[in-house]
Amino acid sequence: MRLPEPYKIKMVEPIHLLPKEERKKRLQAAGLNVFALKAEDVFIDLLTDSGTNAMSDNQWSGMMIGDESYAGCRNFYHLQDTVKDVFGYNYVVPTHQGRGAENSFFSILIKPGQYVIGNMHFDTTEAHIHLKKGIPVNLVIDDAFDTSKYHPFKGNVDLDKLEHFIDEKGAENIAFMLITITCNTAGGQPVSMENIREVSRICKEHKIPVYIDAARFAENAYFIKTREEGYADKSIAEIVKEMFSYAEGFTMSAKKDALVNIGGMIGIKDNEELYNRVREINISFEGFPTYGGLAGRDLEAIARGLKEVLDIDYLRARIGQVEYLGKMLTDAGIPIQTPVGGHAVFVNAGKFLPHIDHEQFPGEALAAELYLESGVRAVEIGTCMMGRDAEGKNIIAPMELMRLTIPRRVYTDNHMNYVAESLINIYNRRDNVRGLKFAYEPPILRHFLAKFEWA
Ligand code: P71
Repeated sequence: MRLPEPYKIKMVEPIHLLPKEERKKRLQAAGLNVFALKAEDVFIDLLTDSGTNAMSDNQWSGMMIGDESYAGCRNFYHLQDTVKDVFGYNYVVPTHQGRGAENSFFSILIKPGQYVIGNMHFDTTEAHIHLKKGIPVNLVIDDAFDTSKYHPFKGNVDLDKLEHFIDEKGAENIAFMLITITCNTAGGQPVSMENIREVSRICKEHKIPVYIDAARFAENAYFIKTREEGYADKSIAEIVKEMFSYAEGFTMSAKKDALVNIGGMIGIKDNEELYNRVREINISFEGFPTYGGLAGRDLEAIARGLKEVLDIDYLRARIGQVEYLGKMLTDAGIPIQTPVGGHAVFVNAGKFLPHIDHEQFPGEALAAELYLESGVRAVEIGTCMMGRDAEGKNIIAPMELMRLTIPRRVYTDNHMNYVAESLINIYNRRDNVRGLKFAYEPPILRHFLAKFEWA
């Protein structure tokens, strides 16, 4: 039997479903791009799990003891102790969010022309690698791209690809390895402990430092506990410690598994010199190293969230809810990335709408249709998001996905039922869903500000 959530709700925020005619008007005004909708016009918002979490009473009460001193506030020291306790790392530098951590850390680590290898970098990560004149390289296993195939750890680094890449390019041309756990771009897919250990061993042989993009570290640990041999009897806390023991540091967007609405950090295991350089660079962009762009109260909420997220009952309910939504969709025959990831169900919009060409953006078309049908907001992860290559051609995404991203502790199973029913309704009349074309195409990061027309 599936156990219910290990919490009850004591504050609610009303949400409203606009009438269909009204939704049609608002979507038209938004240029058929759900990013341009007002949040108030959305009924159930599955755009992202980033910063959309509900905090606990414990975290809210922590906000009341925020120490807002410029330097050395007590909440920083609480965060430092927590990072030591949870990850086994000596040093932490707070940042305003994940990309702030990427900016500060990468500007120290990357020399122009160097490769930054990983399973699959997230888009802001890739952007910051480019900004430092580095070259991002994705070495995820090929199974990640076959949405219908079961693999327990689709976020794994392909070890053959890794060894070949190092041999071919030379270790001296590789700035570092970044393992993203869970791997968002592959569909919130986990990385196994064995894979982290092996990647670390190979990289160590070649003196390539290993870092972790830790945004969804606890969700990754849950998959290791439930899917990897030898970990069923280990606690999430033990698994997290072991995962991070194989790396030298991490960047983290705290807006995911720290269960808060804003924040990020850089963690460093024991390299004091590196820590000092990060502290120095961080001052120019993020702020003095004991606050890093955050209020003392935010640091306190993060410190408390990092502990709360290790609760196995919480993780079981959280990932159980994503699985629940995924199962309703697969039962109806809707193609999704299987198994479902930790934070989202990734619908294979390319297979859902086979009559719509890549260059008419099946993921965007399905997201627009879903809003019209139900007031639910999803997000495209596909060819529109990929942009154009140097010759101006659309970069065709390996998978045309539409992500239904589940905020933590925010929606109930009834919300999930409604989302599934709405998508199934569209599936039953999928032949008459139309593709999109640009009415306005921004030069970069076009998916955020693009305007479309029906093709
Ligand atoms: C997500 C996001 C947030 C987002 C970013 C860009 C467009 C739309 C939504 C952010 C991540 C992430 C990983 C693995 C670093 C960041 C950046 N994800 N690494 O999935 O998933 O963190 O947003 O705090 O700057 O919706 P940041």
